[in-house]
Amino acid sequence: MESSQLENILNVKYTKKYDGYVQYGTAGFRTKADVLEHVLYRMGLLAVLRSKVKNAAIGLMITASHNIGSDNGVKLIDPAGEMLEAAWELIATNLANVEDSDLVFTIRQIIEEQNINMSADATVITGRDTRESSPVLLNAAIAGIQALHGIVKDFGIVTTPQLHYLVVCTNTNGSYGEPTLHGYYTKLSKAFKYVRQDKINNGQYVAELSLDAANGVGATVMREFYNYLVGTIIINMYNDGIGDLNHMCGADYVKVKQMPPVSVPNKPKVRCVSIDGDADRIIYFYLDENYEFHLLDGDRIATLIAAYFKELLQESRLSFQLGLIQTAYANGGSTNYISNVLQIPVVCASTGIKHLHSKALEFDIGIYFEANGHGTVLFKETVIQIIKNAVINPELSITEKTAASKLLNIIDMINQTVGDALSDMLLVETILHDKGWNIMDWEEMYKDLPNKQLKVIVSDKNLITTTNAGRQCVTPEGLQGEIDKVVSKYRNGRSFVRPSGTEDIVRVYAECENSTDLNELIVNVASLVYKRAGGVGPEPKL
Ligand code: G16
Repeated sequence: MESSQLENILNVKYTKKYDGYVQYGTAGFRTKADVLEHVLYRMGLLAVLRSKVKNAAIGLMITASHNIGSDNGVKLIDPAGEMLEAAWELIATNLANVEDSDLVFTIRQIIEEQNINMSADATVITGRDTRESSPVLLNAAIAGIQALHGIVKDFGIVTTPQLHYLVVCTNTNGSYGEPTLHGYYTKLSKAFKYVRQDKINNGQYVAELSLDAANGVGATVMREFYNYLVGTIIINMYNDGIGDLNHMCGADYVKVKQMPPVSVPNKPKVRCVSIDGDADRIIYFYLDENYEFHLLDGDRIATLIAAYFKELLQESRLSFQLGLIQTAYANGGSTNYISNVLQIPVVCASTGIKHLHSKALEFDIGIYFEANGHGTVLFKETVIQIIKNAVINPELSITEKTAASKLLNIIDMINQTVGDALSDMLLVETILHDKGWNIMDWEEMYKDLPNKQLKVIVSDKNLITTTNAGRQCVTPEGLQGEIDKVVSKYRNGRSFVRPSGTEDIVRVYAECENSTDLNELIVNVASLVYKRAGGVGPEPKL
């Protein structure tokens, strides 16, 4: 198609019917589902242009992940499975907001500025979660893709990480894995079974867990995946699709509220897992003998993985540079443990997978996790090759080779394309199984500082701007100074505020040594935000 023949992209069905401003945020566009149709159509157009620029397949995922069921969203996935490049997020925001009368002009402008060869092929790989609004939005996206003559490869209902996997497999001609869902299940389950096979005594480990699937796509996918895991682990699934999506369940609910989800039986000492609405986040939890709730979040998962990898590297006598990437939400207890006990370098990145992923790429083995349970591990190609050589090196001892071979299989179990709740669950289960640990043993690695999160509704969340990986507030002027003053009153106190990129709220985080002080600390900070940034509704109170 020539750029001069663009008039037919004007589609009366997908004209702009919403006047509000929409923004490509932390994880794409995310808002009320009923205002998104034109945005999806336009993202279909944009995905084709991106595919032509990159000369590779692009992913388009329809989901609003942890948000309530009436929200929806869309994110574009770049060829190597990464989130859309930042410069194109701005292009996407502009395209989503222009008036219909400027649509052709804007598309032509993108073609010219990006020097796009319109006769090049374009492929867009699409997928969606289980939200009621997703099929209609998918149709809009497909209409956009086809208007610019792109090829659509639709995989229907998939988790976000599965779509990232499919994009990477397609673009690597299958060298990362077979570009099908069967390929995904087979690759992960085969590696999982291999690492578990020889262990006879599993100590305190029990191969059975409870899974809270947030009533989302994770339930649909887990039913299929379970067929590939038969004989390895018993997974008792709850919140498996009947109730409302993410309502009083799912990883975000459990992490933020620090309480168990509905429907999962209250049985002490049972290892429980919560995933979120598109199965890219995971957290563990359990109830102790007094029915007290214990959370093992993304920080705990990251430290478990880091400590295990350190051991495997020592056993195999391989030496690589390990690094761990967290965000400001990481508990101070975990950061101290990683730097002082594990002695692994820690980097703090801004919230949002794209920031963590790019920092993790700087290490030989980069482990990244947000405290909310979104994360994975990245291995440099050269590292994988060295491990492969070690496995077949006749000069290495049995112990060294066994450790290297475990590492190699673990690499296959990990979805390196993005944080993946199901792959992460297999990895945690592998480590606990290998160490013979129950969930209490795992929790004993270090102590968390008491911590809490609150959401404050304000008239315009963008009045709050931050710097230093979201840890310091720049505007409203003076707010940071006031927060610092409050925090200074509490031993080991830390608190920060930032506008959410996925919800219309400001997030407030606080931690301090004494749990009885925590509520006072966070409410005081939340109340400063309320007063200085135009709080809406009731003021946060003790
Ligand atoms: C998304 C992002 C995560 C981020 C979370 C919350 O998760 O992928 O990286 O931590 O939103 O972001 P914010 O604090 O900006 O609202 P998900 O699981 O909702 O896609």
